[in-house]
Amino acid sequence: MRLDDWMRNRDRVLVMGVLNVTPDSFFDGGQHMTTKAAVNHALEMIRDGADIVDVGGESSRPGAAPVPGEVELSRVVPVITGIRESSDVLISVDTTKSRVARAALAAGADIVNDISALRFDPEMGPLIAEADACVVLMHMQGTPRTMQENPTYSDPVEEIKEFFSARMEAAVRAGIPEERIILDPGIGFGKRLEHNLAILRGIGSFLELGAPVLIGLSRKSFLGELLGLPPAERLVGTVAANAVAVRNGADIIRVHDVKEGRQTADVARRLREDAT
Ligand code: 9MG
Repeated sequence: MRLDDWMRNRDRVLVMGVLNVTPDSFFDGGQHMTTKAAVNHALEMIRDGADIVDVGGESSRPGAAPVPGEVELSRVVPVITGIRESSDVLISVDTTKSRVARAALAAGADIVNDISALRFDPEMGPLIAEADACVVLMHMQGTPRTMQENPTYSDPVEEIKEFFSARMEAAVRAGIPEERIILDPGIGFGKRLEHNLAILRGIGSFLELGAPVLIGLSRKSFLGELLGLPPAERLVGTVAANAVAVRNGADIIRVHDVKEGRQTADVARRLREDAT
């Protein structure tokens, strides 16, 4: 699938499979630490229906320790190279560092998934523009280390929408065309349960800005709060919440469980079409 065509038509909901190459990531930390295991997992996700594989070498879970660029790079680049050797699937690199993004794009990545929305590294925007890549601009209140300490909003949907407008302007100033921007309200990144629920109800408001909306809620802690279950038992909750997110307008869902995510996306998208 060509990303440019999809960005114009958005004729299906994309499934982004999570590939963490970190020893300490949320939910699947350490499972895919060798290059071979990570590439094999990516190929399995592709067989299960992933449109995008999101490769990350630094955990963003609350309180996670920062990783030096050199280490992050040495984790993600061989995996991206390995996936590219056997697939033309879309690849995103989950990083806030331009140094890592540059090497990942050179190895064949198509998208930079920047949870800082270009705020942590001033070279990130110009780099993405120069490479003609797409960018995910994600909202986060605070930093991964501090974000869950005391998240506060008077109107989360309005405030996140204002953040998106400002970050889209910054991206365009850096040379990234609007047609290459994806927005993500950052479920769980500096948000309490009620903020996450308001965001999922308010996806339509973000769509008014014209860009596709990505939602990443797979097995996250708000589901644990609702269900009283650990991450390993949150698959049903994930499917239910993703179905509602797609019904409410999400264009891309980011998931650990691709087979289930694919079915959720296709059924909920069809229900959305029939309702409009
Ligand atoms: C890296 N990462 C973890 N959670 C995420 C989410 O919800 N969205 C995006 N874009 N990246 C995420």
